[in-house]
Amino acid sequence: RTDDAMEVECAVRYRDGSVRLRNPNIELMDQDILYHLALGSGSHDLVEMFGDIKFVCMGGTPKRMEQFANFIMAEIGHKLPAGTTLLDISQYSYRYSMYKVGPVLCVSHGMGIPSVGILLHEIIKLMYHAKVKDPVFFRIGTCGGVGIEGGTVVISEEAVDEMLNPYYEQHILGKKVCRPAILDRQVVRELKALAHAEDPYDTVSGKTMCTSDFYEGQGRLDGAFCEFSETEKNEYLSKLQDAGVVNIEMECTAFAALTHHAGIKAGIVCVALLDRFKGDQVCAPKEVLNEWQMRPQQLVSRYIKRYLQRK
Ligand code: R2B
Ligand code: URA
Repeated sequence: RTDDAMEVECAVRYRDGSVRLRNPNIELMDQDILYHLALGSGSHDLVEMFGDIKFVCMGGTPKRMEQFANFIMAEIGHKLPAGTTLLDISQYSYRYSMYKVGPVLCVSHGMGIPSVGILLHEIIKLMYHAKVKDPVFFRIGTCGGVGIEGGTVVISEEAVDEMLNPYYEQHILGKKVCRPAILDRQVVRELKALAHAEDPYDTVSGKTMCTSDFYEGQGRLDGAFCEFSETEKNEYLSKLQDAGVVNIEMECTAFAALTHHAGIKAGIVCVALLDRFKGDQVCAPKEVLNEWQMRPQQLVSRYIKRYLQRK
């Protein structure tokens, strides 16, 4: 596994660590329009705008990523030029939002694999056009817990699909293509080491299951449709738990597989909004949810600060 991963990494990255695309077509194009980001290699100086990026942090909602941008700005002591405020760089895409705070790019990815997949194509191309070296990608998200309390932070060790396979299956030209959903072992190790014993909540790690639906696809009893019993739901969750699954969300396999395919190191940190053995509805009050959503941000911030201090 490790040798495989190394080999893939060497094949997809240039010697200096910059991101190489596994697509010969791009360099032959006059310009590359990153449509869903409202950016382009012809219309923007992408090296000037993004060349110093070291971390790309993604999360579901535009508001959370704006809030993360403000948080990380204070954490790393980054100052904006006098008289300016944070700007949503992708504002006019009306799809994703993107904020840049020094070496940290904060982007929203929407919900589910198709949304995060489109974004990853364009962000990976952005890294290539901007000649970014050795970026690390993080997903900072929310999830359902499998036998863990709401508020628990989960570091994903592995990403598996709904059939518990550790890959991301795509359909390309009418054929099934399976790409291994691999997260960087070292990033996982470092994230685990950054969880403090004095944090007033638990941080755990394990497998994360990715689904293409929030309701029936996650065994919920409270969707518009439900054709299984509560007993069947609990049996299913127990089966997941026996397989080492600690949480369920909707992006991890695509996120792990596409970053790995591009030779980019990646990690996923989510906070559980509830224990799915105890319910299906997200009932925690807004203020509690807001506080919980800060927790993955704090862990990723510790990682970023450690890296910047080491430099
Ligand atoms: C977690 O939360 C969202 C669904 O509510 C989805 O994007 C995910 O992975
Ligand atoms: N996100 C999910 O995908 N599932 C949950 O249960 C909570 C958040």
